[in-house]
Amino acid sequence: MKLYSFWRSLASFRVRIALNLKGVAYEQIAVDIDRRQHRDGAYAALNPQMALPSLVLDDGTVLTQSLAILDYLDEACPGPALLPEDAKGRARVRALAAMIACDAHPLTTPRVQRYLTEVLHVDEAARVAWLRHWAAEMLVAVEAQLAGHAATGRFAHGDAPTIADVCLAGHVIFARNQGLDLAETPTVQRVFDAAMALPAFVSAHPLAQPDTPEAMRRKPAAP
Ligand SMILES: N[C@@H](CCC(=O)N[C@@H](CS)C(=O)NCC(=O)O)C(=O)O
Repeated sequence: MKLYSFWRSLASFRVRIALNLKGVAYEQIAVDIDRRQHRDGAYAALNPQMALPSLVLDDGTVLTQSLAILDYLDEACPGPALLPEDAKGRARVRALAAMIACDAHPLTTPRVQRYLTEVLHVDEAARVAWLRHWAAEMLVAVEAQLAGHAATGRFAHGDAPTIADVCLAGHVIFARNQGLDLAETPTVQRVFDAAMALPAFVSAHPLAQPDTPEAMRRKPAAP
């Protein structure tokens, strides 16, 4: 499989984690969002949405949208399940994943930030306030879903990682990068720490990728 991804892309991070959890070997092909390579003709031909990631299967099938890719990997690949066995559990896990991947993340993508600054002429302080606002709001919303819920375990749902943890990990990294403190969301912090203790999450980390800029790179062992 070939994963078209960018080191800082949180949607790519999700897919890397899932591939690692499933033990699937993949080749990573870097598409530099900062240099707008995702808007080049070659990548647009692969994924007309011009968003990362895209996963190209060995038979040439192109999969896009991280949540759809996570579903595919869970259905098609052996290894630990990424969703609970029961329908209610699956609904809870999918809801947690959707909160982050469908509600919070789109507000912070480069295309949205570019529209804010280039079209609406939002200044730097307002751009940063925008990112922090949506990141913080989602931390609180996820905490409310996790804290005290009977199904919350070592991870977001039970004692094994699911797609909820896969999405949560990226959101926490993003929130911390915005300077947010997780003291007010201790369950999110605890679940994040449990996830980042797993090698599948550590080696998928944005700062441990082949295309991570050298100055930002860190040893994969340190979450
Ligand atoms: N909902 C999509 C999000 C895809 C997406 O927006 N990816 C970002 C990187 S995390 C991207 O490619 N952004 C390009 C842009 O905003 O121009 C998914 O989960 O795959």
